[in-house]
Amino acid sequence: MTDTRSALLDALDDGPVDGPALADRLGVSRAAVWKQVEGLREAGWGIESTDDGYRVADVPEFGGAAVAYGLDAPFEIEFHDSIGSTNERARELADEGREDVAVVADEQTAGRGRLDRGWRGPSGGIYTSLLLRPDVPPAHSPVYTLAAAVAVTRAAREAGVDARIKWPNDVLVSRAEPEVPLAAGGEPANENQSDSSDDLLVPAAGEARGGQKLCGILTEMEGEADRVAWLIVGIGINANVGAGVLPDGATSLLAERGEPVDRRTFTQRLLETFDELRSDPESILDAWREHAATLGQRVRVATPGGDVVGEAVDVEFPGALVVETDDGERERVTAGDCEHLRPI
Ligand code: BT5
Repeated sequence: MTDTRSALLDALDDGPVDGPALADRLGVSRAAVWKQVEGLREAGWGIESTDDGYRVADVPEFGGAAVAYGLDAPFEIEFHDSIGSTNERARELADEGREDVAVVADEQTAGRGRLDRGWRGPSGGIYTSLLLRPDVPPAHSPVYTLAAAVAVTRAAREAGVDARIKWPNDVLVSRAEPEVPLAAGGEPANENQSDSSDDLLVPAAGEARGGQKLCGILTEMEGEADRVAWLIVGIGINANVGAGVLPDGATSLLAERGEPVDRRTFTQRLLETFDELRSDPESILDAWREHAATLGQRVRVATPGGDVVGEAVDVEFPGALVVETDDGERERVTAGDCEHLRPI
């Protein structure tokens, strides 16, 4: 977007402004203002000419200018219709010394998950990477993943989708499950349920083990000994994409709602909530606990040092999961893949 166009939209943010006043404010001719207005209309903006001047009547559903318009958070938006990976692009911007940029894309062709896994990114999604330079030690970086999960969950709930957070980096939508799993033919699988710990190791239903995956988060960081140099929080949300183009165990806002979501509003809420939370890191854990699917669950966390199995009882700053193991120990797990288990 040109600077003049973004200045024009800023000027119209507070209500109608007439052509001469706009020309004055932007330091361009009235003809140039008119040309910009036409350009916006061609790009899908509804710009009305009223007695009081030009007025924004309709904003496109997605796009850089659309997300920036009326955004109440200090992020610059860099939008791509299609890109390999927004995290890769954010790294380039980090190398250029930038900060507080949200790289946003409609489609990702080489999206990345954790541990060299991939992330499928069909058109219709919200793929964003936030480039931050928080003045914190590198050890604090996990709390930004938690903040992003809270921000996505709140935005999803506002859009009518009952999302919950699975530690550490997934946002899931749970499906109602029968209380007693049924064997073929509809009979209860086992009337005399055993509670031996082997039985308790059966993963909960749903490929994502705890629900269908709506969003994944990949946080990357470069730091010196005592301070983060840059932090990139990459967030992939299955927004207006059909479940058929997603991997097994995934869901989308479209599939859950039965109708598309307004991606502009969703992205704005996400950025605004994230910005609020990062300015008050102490508030992040309480907000996370409020939306957590993992707490109170029996879990198995695969960590580099081996599996930790037990009940997830709490999360501690900056993001460790506290697991009470069967021998009554409280283990703090800082990283790993987490499965929700349930008795059969
Ligand atoms: C994640 O990894 O969940 C982090 C995903 C982060 C993606 C965002 S998009 C914007 C930014 N730019 C990037 O390049 N990446 C970030 P992990 O926990 O490792 O989960 C990856 C696994 O999720 C894959 O191995 C698949 O099984 C599954 N998966 C892949 N695509 C998916 C999708 N669209 N929806 C749900 N699950 C998916």
